[in-house]
Amino acid sequence: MEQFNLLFNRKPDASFLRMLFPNGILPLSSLPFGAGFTQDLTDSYKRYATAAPQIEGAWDKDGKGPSTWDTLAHTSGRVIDASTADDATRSYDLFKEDVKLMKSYGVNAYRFSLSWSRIIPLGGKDDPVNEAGISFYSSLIDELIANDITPFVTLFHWDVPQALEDRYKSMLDQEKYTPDFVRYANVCFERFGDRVKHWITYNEPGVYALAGYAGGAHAPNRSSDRSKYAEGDTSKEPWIVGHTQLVSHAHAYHLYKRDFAPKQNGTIGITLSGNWSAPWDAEDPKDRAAAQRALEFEIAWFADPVHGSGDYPASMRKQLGDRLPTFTAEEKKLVNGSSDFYGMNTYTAFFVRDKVPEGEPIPPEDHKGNLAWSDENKEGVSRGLESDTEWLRSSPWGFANLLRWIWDRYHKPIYVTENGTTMKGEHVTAPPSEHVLNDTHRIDFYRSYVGELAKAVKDGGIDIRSYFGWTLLDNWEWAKGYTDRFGVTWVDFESEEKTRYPKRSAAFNREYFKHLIAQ
Ligand code: PNW
Repeated sequence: MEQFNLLFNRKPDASFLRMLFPNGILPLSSLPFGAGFTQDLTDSYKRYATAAPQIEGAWDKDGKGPSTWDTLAHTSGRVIDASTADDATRSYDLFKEDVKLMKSYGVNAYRFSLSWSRIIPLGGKDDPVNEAGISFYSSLIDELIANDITPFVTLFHWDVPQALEDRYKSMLDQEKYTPDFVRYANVCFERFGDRVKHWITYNEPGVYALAGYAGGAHAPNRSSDRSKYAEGDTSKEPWIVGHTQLVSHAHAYHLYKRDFAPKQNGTIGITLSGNWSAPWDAEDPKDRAAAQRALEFEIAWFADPVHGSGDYPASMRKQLGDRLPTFTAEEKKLVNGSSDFYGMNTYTAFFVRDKVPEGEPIPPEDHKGNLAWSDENKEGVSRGLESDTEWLRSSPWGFANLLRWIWDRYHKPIYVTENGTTMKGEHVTAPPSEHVLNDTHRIDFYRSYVGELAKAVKDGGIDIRSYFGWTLLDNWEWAKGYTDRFGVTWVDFESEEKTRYPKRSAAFNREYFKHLIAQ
């Protein structure tokens, strides 16, 4: 743990402060942070998020049932580096070390997800509960609380019990799936709700539906693309799977509000993914309409039913027709208003315009709203600095616009539940040098995004209650395996102990937030 001492057991020196404030040391009065930011974020700002399948490992230990992601990882050709998450960062074994690390990062809250098939190995409403799974999460929760770290718990971060996929194709069968999900939620509220006061039902239902059922690269690997996938229908299934998530989310929400909130006093909501989309040519009304449509297909797909009009956006109905499910009157009532907050995962921004010209037919497999993307707009302005991930560039300007768009459209308190980046040059063999651990691209990312967040609160009057960086540790990035490193901690995946090396961004964030709060 030498790196650890190097970075953390020393007072901020001049060079560190220069890194914090490149335009002059401690220009605190010039920083855009006011009373609102201090009050709203004092208790809830310093945190990281993770997901069970990406960090836990122990994929078949102590009674855990396989999930659809375990199946994917054990199918050849599905993960780009042919890796599995069998061990991942071994956080199942090393959770106490993770908590210690977070403590040293000045973290006061931690967002993590529960593995459904660790708690109910076969997943279904009549299937037995695995007490070893309950006791693992119970110990993690206790350890966090003992260290003054508030747990934020996500019930579903993409890992469906494989048994439910085998029984009835999971979310494709809304009627069978919903009671199974609701019973799982009930078990979690019952067993952890005395200590967990912040619940998130689903993480990014949109990415889940599109990556797993349209593109097909994610579990359960369904798509119309027969060259790669045996089953699926890109034109229909993503919309069904989206609908199932909305309705089952709403049932879990109301169950919590009715049976648990009165005595447990917690909050519950859903987290949606969404990036900013700007017109390629800001002067062209067609491009402006394309950008609005992009936001509606990506975000309002879920946010309008939950936080807004109570129905899918008109632009989606127009393109998708009756391939997009309709809400029954009862479902509409159930879904609309079913989130105490707006849970927001966001990373980047895009420039868009129409793909198929007006008047020509849009293929039924199109699931993004008929868009063509570019990295630069008509004037040649770039959407941002490149990361190590193709779709992701640093676009703090987009984050600022997106906060405004979401606030104006939905007027719900915003919890930023994920935001972060990869960077080039982190693929080295252990031990990483000081140079590699000095992750300036990531530091600049956090500096600029959190700066926009603070401006939105202070100048924009937007009610933002939290900020979670993605992510605590380099981890198993789904179908990208170990090739994408999003962590503020570098992990040696080759080592038995999955040795953790804090990157400089972890120290940066700790000090940065300390300064903001001191304001
Ligand atoms: C999120 N996009 O996924 C997930 O919640 C995390 O589990 C994941 O590790 C993280 O972001 C980084 O990828 C996303 O294309 C995947 O805009 C793709 C997008 C956004 C979020």
